[in-house]
Amino acid sequence: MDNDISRRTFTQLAGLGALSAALPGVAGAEAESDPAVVAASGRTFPRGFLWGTATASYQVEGAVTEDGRGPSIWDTFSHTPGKTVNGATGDVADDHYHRYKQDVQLMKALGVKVYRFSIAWPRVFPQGTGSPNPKGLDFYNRLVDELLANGITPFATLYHWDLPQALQDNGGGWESRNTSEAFGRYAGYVAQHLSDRVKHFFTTNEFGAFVELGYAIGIHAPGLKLPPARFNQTRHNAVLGHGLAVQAIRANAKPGTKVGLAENMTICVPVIEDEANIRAAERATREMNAPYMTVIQEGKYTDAYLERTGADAPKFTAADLKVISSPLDFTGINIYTPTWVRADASPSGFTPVPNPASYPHMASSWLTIGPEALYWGPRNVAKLWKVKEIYITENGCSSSDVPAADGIVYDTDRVMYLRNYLSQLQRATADAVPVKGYFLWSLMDNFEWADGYTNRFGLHYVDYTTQTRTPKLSARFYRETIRRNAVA
Ligand code: GBH
Repeated sequence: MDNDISRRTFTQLAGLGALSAALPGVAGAEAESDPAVVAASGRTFPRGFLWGTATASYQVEGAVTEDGRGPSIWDTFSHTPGKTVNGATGDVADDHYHRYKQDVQLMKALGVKVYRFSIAWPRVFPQGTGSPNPKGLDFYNRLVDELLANGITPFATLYHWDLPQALQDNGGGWESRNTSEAFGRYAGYVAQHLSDRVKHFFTTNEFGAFVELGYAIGIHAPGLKLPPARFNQTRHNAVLGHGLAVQAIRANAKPGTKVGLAENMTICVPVIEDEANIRAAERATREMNAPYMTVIQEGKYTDAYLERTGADAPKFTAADLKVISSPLDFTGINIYTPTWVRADASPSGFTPVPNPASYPHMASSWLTIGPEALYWGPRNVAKLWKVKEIYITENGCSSSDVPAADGIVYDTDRVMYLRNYLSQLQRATADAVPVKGYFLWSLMDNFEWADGYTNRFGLHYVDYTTQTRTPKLSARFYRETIRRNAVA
């Protein structure tokens, strides 16, 4: 009845011709048998677009003392009272270390072509440096083999925040250049042993998170609040570590191995899409990412960054800058929220616009909604730095997921979020922005860092008492999107 009424209303509004053209696009079976219908929807992705999902070692693996793994700064931090919600730790997490075969089957059912996971440095080098632990690397050998046997291409991240505790204890972790150098050695070792099967490596995940939150704000491991000069040096050591890893991978990997990084840049979006604001957002992209992405892409710190930090600016050499800006094969961007930017008459030519109090967000209060971030993020990266290969290495959202009586989580808000963001990503590919793939965060609910297990980001609901994984409505949405290669 309700449907009849709304159909009738729609007919009146749109005219009968529009209605009959629109209806087949809604019916999955007909869309499948008639490619013209999907094309007519205007939301198709380029042929061969790489659909994927992502996770990270400490957030899913558990098994923190198994097979010779050394402690990481996140073990220490999460076991320190008061640091995570409800004292949550990654001791068990999703028990992925033991259940990875089952988890690969979840990916297969989604139809993903690629999977982004991270390697736990303290499994491979329990002390961060020195002797490797072959049993630790073996887990990733098994995982990679299982993925390939199921037709899924592995993309490996070398550092998603689980720094070996020994490196923190000796020299202060990323505060020391020794850590940058140890990271290079670890990256070279992994590349040497996995690059016969893993052809894509990301060095680090999100300087903008682990350096800022870990060493300045103190809400992530190792929980420090360094004064500005030491903190800016830590930023520098982190990007230097990235560059050393790029070089070590090139030196040790099989031919054809590609290297990039996954960075949660500040995504500057013009408040209005006119010439002046679009230029302002481009300028803002360079300046607001000066300590990380900009120095990596350009091989220099911007003048404004050096002026802003003044006497607290990092100490560096020209040789450092050369290492930091070692050429990359691709750039990965993690995109969740926009930073709205407008043009102004200041020397910088831009001003970030704070969100009004009423601004909508997902379950995590920081996760403000702005689908256009998935258009302007990659577009500005391609334009500013002539990047030819871009991946969206993370995008997704938290929702206050509660299973319904039938056991399914009907996460309509996550579906809404994804549909809107993916529509903007499709717009980017239609405008020839070279985005080659998309990794949805996350395959399943997992340890959300300081938020513990309270904020769920998964396509699969995890019951942490039984470790049961159940696909949410959003998993069905994503499977359908992948099947059509178009926004479903
Ligand atoms: C990514 O970070 C991470 O790569 C991933 O591990 C994580 O699970 C996922 O996103 C979802 O969060 O506590 O208010 O100060 C995204 C960037 C940086 C967003 C830290 C949350 C903390 C905000 N994150 N930030 S707050």
